Amino acid sequence: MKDSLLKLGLVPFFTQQLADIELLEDRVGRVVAVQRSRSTVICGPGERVVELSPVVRQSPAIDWPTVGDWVVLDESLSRIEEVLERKSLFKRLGAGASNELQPIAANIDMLFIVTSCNEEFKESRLERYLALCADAGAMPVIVLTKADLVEDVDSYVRRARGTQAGVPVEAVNARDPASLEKVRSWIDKTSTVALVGSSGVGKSTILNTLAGRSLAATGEIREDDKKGRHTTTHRELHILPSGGLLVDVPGMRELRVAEIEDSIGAVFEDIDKLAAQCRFADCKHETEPGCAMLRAICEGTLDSRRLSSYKKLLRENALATSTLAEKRARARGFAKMVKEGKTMKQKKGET
Ligand SMILES: Nc1nc2c(ncn2[C@@H]2O[C@H](COP(=O)(O)OP(=O)(O)OP(=O)(O)O)[C@@H](O)[C@H]2O)c(=O)[nH]1
Ligand SMILES: [Mg+2]
Ligand SMILES: [Zn+2]
Repeated sequence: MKDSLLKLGLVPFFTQQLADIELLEDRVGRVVAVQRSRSTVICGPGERVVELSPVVRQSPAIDWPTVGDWVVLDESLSRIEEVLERKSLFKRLGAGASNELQPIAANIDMLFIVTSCNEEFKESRLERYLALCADAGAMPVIVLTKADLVEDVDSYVRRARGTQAGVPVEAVNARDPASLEKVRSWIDKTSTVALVGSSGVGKSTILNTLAGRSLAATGEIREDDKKGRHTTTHRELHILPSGGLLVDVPGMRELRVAEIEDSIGAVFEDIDKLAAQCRFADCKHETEPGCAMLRAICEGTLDSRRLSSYKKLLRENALATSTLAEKRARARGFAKMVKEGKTMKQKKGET
């Protein structure tokens, strides 16, 4: 087997899906970047920019190749013929009107959820990322950057730890290699880690410092509101010289959720447990007597901010999930109508 594929994180889960092991010689590769319908794939013979085969093009958006996917190319190594089954998938509901689930990064083992010790830090954003991470089937690590710029790093660490029981939190100066050693220790030689978080938090800086050279451009943030300028514009998978793979994901303006109710429950396990103690099974945790959550807030063991964040995510998820279900039902209805139309025409002898 090609050494280069092993460095890209090839594991039996993917080779077992191949019809013929010989395909590994040249036709199997990993998607390292995507530009619209074109993908950059690294396979045995090297790097190729390829198109999608008609079959792949006709599949739903969520099944289109994304960064991190393992794919099989056609004989001329110019098209993706098949996307291998994914081990994990970080996805979101598309921004704007598209209202479709979009794949962001596939086959990732871990998610570094990056946030910085300044105005950008928001527990509710972390909770949203954590729920999407649970849904992806990846292990989360919260990386708190710009720890070198503040006095009270501990308070940020404490707040970050409060977003999910047991979640690891590393406070770092992303520009300093020594400070990033604890982050590096999370990365196995064959594991794939996606860096996610708002623009300007230091995702590309982490990548460059871990790689020991400048693989991605970085950009200053705005001084007034500490927001980034969307320096990274496309997702890209990079191989670290010390082993392991990092996907640099541009800061996303919108991170909408759908169909992740269980994953929200996993992040807010503490709240789910409390809910079981409310007097009424259908308690909305607003004004009801015997509400265990309201009691916990009064006693100071539950933060009212966390309860609001939980309710907000659940509400948003429920709405988006039903919109998606309606859209799919309409699409199915339309497909059925087209099919019935065709059958009628065939019966009448038309084509
Ligand atoms: N002092 C300090 N500066 C940092 C740290 N991490 C990042 N920066 C700076 O923050 C700015 C933004 O960093 P980037 O790495 O470009 O941020 P990004 O998350 O990749 O942003 P997008 O590509 O826009 O999504 C740069 O000027 C970095 O040098 C840190 O830990 N400490
Ligand atoms: Mg960047
Ligand atoms: Zn209640």
